[in-house]
Amino acid sequence: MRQPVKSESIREIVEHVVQTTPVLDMHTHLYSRRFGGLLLWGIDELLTYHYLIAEVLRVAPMAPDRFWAMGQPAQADYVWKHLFLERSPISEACRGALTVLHALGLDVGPRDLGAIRRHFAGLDVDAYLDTVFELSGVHSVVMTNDPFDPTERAIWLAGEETDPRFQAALRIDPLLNDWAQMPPRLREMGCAVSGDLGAADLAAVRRLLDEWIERIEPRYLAVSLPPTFAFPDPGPRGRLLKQCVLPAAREANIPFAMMIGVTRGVNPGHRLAADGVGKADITVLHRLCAAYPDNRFLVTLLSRENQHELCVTARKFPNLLIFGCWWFLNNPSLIDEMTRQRLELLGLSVMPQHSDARVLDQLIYKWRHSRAVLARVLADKYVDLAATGWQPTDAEIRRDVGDLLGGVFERFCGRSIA
Ligand code: RAT
Ligand code: ZN
Repeated sequence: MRQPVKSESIREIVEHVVQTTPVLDMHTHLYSRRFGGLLLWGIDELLTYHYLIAEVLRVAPMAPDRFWAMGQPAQADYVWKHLFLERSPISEACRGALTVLHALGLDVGPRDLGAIRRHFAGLDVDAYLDTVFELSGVHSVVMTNDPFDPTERAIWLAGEETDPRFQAALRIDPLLNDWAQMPPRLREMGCAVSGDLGAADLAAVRRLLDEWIERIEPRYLAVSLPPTFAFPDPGPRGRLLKQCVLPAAREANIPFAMMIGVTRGVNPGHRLAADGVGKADITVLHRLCAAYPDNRFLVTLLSRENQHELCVTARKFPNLLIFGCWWFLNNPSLIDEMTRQRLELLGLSVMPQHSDARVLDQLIYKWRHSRAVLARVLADKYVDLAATGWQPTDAEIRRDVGDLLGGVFERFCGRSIA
């Protein structure tokens, strides 16, 4: 008879395995070195993260135009003063910046922003990239690549990605969310559309997508969508989806990622910090998954209220993979709740988290914080199993954690796991 494993030792093993298993971060806004200034890093970027800007403009309101006119160092000073010095930095985004500094070996006790800045000023970016990947235990990240952005486009046209830690994702928000503005932008890219979205326009857009898929070899096509997203839809979004995006993803054999539930520009003056949340219509996913069984859909929903029905939907459709606790859900209490719910309803067929990091250094805190929650939730599940006599072995735990931190995504995408 096998010796029963004590629940404390299960917890220790799970904690160790979750902490040490390398992560594939399947959605970030990070860029490799060759993207120059698009790669954000360092203390002033950390302090001016848009999650913190939304928080500072609550406690120290200032006309947004004045705030933006200050320039980044002054904005960072403002955030430090109001969110870190004049009240304790207990929000998740504030705590995150401190987790980063602590992990880098900086003493945050003296609350000395000048000393922290001096530390960052002495860093070499290439070496720092290695440090951040190592400290966060991330082996690769998927970027968010926008060919409609002229700065980014020029970099892709100049050559392909050579840093294997950075994989591409083809993001097509402007195309699906703002067709009225697209014709001149598409023509600038050599895509001859009239704007009427007739057969010729649709064929031209399809060619453009194929061309960019070939150029950047994305892991998936992606879009963020409002809570009002509907399908079928006789408007431009529905036609482009049906005629261009879904066939392009299908033929390239890559998933289509839908991030649904963001209402852009609820308070436009706040710029990147301006967006809100709304509950999506889950029946849209029923229809899409059923009508397009040969497409694979990666889905994350922004509203907490959508999470249970999303799990139930994923039980019905193997071509739907749920991923991440997105944006306003990326907080320990909600990650805990959502991860438990997902594991209970879907077992190990989910990707519980992505970082959404916009600043390189954030990989450290986003993954430290998420790993802590994942380890706790998973350990509870193994302890429950052990109570039935089903003792998880070390190898089984390692296998499962490897799946949750990347393997499930790789299999869903149809690629073999490195
Ligand atoms: O989480 C964020 O940083 C948001 O601003 C968005 O970028 C969101 O994650 C998105 O991909 O649209
Ligand atoms: Zn994002």
